[in-house]
Amino acid sequence: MVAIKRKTVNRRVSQPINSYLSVLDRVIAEAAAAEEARKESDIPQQEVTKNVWLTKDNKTWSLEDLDPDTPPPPPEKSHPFDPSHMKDFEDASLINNLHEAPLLYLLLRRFSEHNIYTNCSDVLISVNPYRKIEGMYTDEKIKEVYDNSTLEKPVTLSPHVYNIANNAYSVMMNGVSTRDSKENQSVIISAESGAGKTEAAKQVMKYLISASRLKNAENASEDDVDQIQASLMQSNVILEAFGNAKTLRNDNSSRFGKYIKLRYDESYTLRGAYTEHFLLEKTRLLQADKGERNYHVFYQLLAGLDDATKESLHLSDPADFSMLSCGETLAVDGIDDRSEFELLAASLSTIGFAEQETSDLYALLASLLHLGNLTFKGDEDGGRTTLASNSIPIDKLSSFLGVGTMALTDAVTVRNVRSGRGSIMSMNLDESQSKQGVNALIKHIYGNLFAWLIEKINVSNASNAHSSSFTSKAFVGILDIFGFEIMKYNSLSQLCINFANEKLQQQFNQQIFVLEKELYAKEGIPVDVITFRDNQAVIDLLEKKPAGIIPLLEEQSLLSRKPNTSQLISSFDKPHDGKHPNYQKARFGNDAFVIKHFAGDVQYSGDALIEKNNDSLHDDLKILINNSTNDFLANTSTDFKREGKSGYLVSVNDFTDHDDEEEEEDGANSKTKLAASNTVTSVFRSQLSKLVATLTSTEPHYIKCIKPNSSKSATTANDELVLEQLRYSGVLEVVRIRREGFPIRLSFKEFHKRFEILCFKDDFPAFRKATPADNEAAATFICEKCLDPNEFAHGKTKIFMRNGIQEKLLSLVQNVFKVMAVKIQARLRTKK
Ligand code: AD9
Ligand code: MG
Repeated sequence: MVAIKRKTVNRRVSQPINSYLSVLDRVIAEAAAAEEARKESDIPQQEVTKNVWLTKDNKTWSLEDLDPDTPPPPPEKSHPFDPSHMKDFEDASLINNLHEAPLLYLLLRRFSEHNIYTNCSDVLISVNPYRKIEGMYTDEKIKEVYDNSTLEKPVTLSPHVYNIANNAYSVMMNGVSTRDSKENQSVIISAESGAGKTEAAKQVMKYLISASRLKNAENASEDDVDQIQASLMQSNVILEAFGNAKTLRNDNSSRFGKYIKLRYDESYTLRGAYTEHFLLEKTRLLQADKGERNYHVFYQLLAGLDDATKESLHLSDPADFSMLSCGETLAVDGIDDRSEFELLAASLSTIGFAEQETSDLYALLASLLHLGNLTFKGDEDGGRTTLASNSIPIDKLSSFLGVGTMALTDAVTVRNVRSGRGSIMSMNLDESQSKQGVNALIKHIYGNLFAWLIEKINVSNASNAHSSSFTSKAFVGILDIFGFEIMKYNSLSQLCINFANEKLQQQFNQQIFVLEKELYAKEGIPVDVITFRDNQAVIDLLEKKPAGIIPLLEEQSLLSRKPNTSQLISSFDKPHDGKHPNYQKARFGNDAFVIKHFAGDVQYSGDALIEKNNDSLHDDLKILINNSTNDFLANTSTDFKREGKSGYLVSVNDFTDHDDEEEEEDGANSKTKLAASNTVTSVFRSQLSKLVATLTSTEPHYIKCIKPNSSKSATTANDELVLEQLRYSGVLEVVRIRREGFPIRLSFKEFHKRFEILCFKDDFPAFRKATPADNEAAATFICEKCLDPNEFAHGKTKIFMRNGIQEKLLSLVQNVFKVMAVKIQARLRTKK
């Protein structure tokens, strides 16, 4: 620190020196304050002396002392260290020379102090605390955030999920945004399983409901909002019962993606909600990994139904049903299935289920469990396969399903095949084909049931909105969707999930990039200064016809009567191996392939990919349920129409090419019969493009959740796991884009004020007297004098600087002052 005797100096020195000194005084005071702040912060002194971040074992970041005797680390393992890396920032993008090491260090340090939220520029990062944090989600906190937003000059609040929700609400109402804002908003929450997406979505919803109520309090009655709140909570209970399950990674894992639109009227009062859902995991119905369960609702049913009803439905313990016991986990610590059942029953009633409807629903769920217990015995001589075991008399099961006993047994053991000329032939199914048919039936009924329930909820949530007077003015959509997945075994689910994440990442890049681009355009800065890692190539590899992986899979799913994995994989290899940068042949075997995703390389197994993608029922089973007298079952099957003289039912999507005389005699003959829209991927693709279109039409607000460890612990953090998620989340991409661009922006006035000393000459009046034109001239002069042309950009109202450049200027300022101080002291000495 430069020591100066101020009083003596002020009296004796000439005018220019006085001016220097007043500036000097200010800088000295600022430096002293900064020093004070540094002392107060808990940065251990020895940490600051370390000058490099090292990677250990290629993955784990750690800060290590550099021993002067050891050779310096290889450049690829060392990363610039900056003392600011040790400070606690609420916005990580303010860290100098930000890269993944200090970001990781910051998040984990804050996590250990129960600060789970950190901003990273306009993205909120949330680290799952795995514990309730006192005072985190209170009504007071909501009010604080809401009240602050109504101030003329809101202050910057500490990062919180409510701030994000409030931004969405405020931008919707006021159109105040960083760019030309759209009225509809989206809060996009994505992360890996168990990271806290659904909890975050609930908090966003809670805030938005409360904000509407707080706003409403000034205007109208609160009844509507209260009603919607109750309805949303009840809907959530139903959605979680039917769509959530215990997995190894999360005891309450959502096995579907959802986008909930909260809809507002002209006065921005919440009036209704609409839920869209994606990719319910239907394979879980039939098979859960060890330690996992089927959907909660089945266990709730068995725990909560009274004995008489259970008896009438032939229900017993979960252990008696193969669908429930396959994961060898019947109960979950901390989940009380019986009380959850009571909540479910109450919610169904609130949503508008009549008593009979609820009983039918329970009977249908029971039927699925009984269907799951059916086993078959094939006939060695090629005769009819027969039932080997059942947990309910088959006539009883048929009556629950509203179908004839013969019709049911026929549909699962025989297949009627229509030839190209329209004649029908019967074909006996073998043991495994019969089981497959039943399994497909279970998945089909449950999938339709789930979709139907969501529609029912939507109707209920719309009618709560006093529909006669309500026109939806705008909405805030909340997207709670599965994050990128790399498992040991990756199959169709991972392919769909990772494809969705590529699309969302592209959307994210576009938004972040566009935001930057628009700001630069507004300031007249050439836009080619920023680039981003475009993932269009991998998206094309996955979806572009004709040679994209998904179109090829769909083609094979439709063509193959006998799916052949190696044929499928060679159809991928042929156009892409060695030709597409994002495709790679599997290192071993010919039943897998590797996609290089933005978040990492994933090896997908081709095994049963085609079967998994063929989600549709064969026609006999379709006809069976469409002829059901169980209204409930018939209502949940919507993809049929009656056709022709015979009244034969066909799928709306089916069509028969009668001109092709040579068609195989098989209902699935199927080069043309099954429409591509029946496959899992095709349905998902169309849902996804609809979602992306919706997201593009809205103003996005991002929440990236992070799972600190895999043991659901509130106190431990696994660096490697967190770092991996940071990479997948695209947060580092935001940082990189910000870094490649000009993240530090100072108005000409502010720039002049901060760096005045660097242009101290007669041409520029002192900052206090400067006009806007002087400020700009001074800023321009300083930049041109002190910086390389690629270190800054000159906008219309601001100077834009690259990361770390402000520090370069500050150190120049310090040097100037040091030199000046020495000169002044020397001059004073000579004058004495
Ligand atoms: V999955 O993809 O649906 O399997 P999510 O949705 O990301 O997953 P979820 O929100 O269900 O994870 O969170 C998992 C668990 O972490 C919750 O059941 C809570 O026990 C815990 N959690 C998550 N967020 C918070 C929080 N903000 N505060 C306290 C939390 N606990
Ligand atoms: Mg979830």
